Parts: sequence; C-alpha cells; structure tokens
Amino acid sequence: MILYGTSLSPFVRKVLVALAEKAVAFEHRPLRFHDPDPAFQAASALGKIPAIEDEGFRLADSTAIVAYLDRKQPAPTMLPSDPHDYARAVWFDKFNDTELLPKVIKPFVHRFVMPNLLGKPGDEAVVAKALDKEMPPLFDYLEGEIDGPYLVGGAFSLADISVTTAFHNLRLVGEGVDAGRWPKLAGYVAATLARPSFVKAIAAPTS
Ligand SMILES: N[C@@H](CCC(=O)N[C@@H](CS)C(=O)NCC(=O)O)C(=O)O
Repeated sequence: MILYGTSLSPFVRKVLVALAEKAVAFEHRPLRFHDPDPAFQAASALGKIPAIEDEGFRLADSTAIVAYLDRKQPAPTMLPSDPHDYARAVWFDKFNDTELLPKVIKPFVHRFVMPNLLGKPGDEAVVAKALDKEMPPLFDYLEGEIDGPYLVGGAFSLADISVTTAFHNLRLVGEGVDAGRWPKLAGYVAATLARPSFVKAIAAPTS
C-alpha cells in the first residue's frame, strides 16, 4: 500500500495513526496537496491529501481510507461494532472534520503554512478569534463528553484519532488546551498524543 501526503496534515495523520495501530506495512510518499505527481493525481481526483493506492485500488479521504483499512485489517478495530458506539465514532469523526479541525487548524495555517509554505504573511487577528471565540464552545462540548481515556466504547477508535489529530498542529505553533479551564480535555489530548501510534505518525516524514 502507498500512502500519499505529508505527516504535517492532520487528515494524513488520521491514516498514519490507524496504520500504526493495525501494524499495516506501507510505503509513505509525503508530498503536499496538489502535487503534480501523476500517480498521486490518479489517486486523488481533487488533489487533496491523504490518498492511497493499494494494489490498484485508489482512494482519497481520511475517513474513507480508515473505513477501508478497518475492513481489510479488522484488528484492532477503529470502528466499534456496537451500534451506539459505532454511531458515536462516526459522529466524533464528522464533528472533527466539519467543526473542530477547521477552527483548531487556524493558528497553524496562519503561523506556519502561510509564512513558510505559501510565502504570505499570516493574520494574527484570525488566530486570536479562533483561540478566544471559536474554539472555546467546542472545547466546552468535548469537556462534557470525556469520561475516561477513550471517547467511545471503552477502547481507542476513530473518534479518538479524529478529535485529537489537529491538536498536534496547534501544539506546533505554541498553543494548546488551557488545563485550568478544560482539565479533562487537556489531559485527554496529552495522553492521546503520547500514544505510540500517534508518536509514530507524528515522527513520519513531512516531505
Ligand atoms: N475530507 C478530506 C479532507 C482532506 C484535506 O482537506 N486535506 C488538505 C490538507 S490537510 C488538502 O489536501 N487541502 C487541499 C485542498 O483543499 O485543495 C479528508 O478527510 O481526507
């Protein structure tokens, strides 16, 4: 299996963590989104990362790839079988991709991606608004959902991968969860980022 995408991407990191949890062997091509590489373009119609090619099967989208991996290599599962747990894992993945990550990633985009990769200045006003106004209600919600080391079903799952992935990018630009205000979330994020699969995913090549 070939995985396309730099490990700096929180979406690529979702796949890297699932691969590590399942101990699946793969070749990593850590390119950026919209890379002109023809094999990558064939795997990702929209030029987004991550994408995979597995013996001729091509797929882009982190959630779809983790679902594919879960059927191909079921143990340990990232998608619980209990109906309630399964549905909540899908919800937390969607919550991250549509609500949490778009806000949590803003400091990384404005302090790292724009100045370092796009040659444009970042906007600290956007960062301040994200930190002070946009993230707190989402952190409040998560603080109320956390009751132990895992979000769903008493085991590590896609819910934990998704909800945690962008916090590494936040950490890279010197921000994080205020442990005084959100103690459960701060502890949960720190413990999940320290999990061996996350440590391995974070250490994967960025370019
Ligand atoms: N829904 C996709 C989103 C992937 C995505 O947006 N990746 C970013 C990099 S972190 C990207 O490729 N952006 C380029 C673009 O949106 O054109 C997934 O879960 O994989």
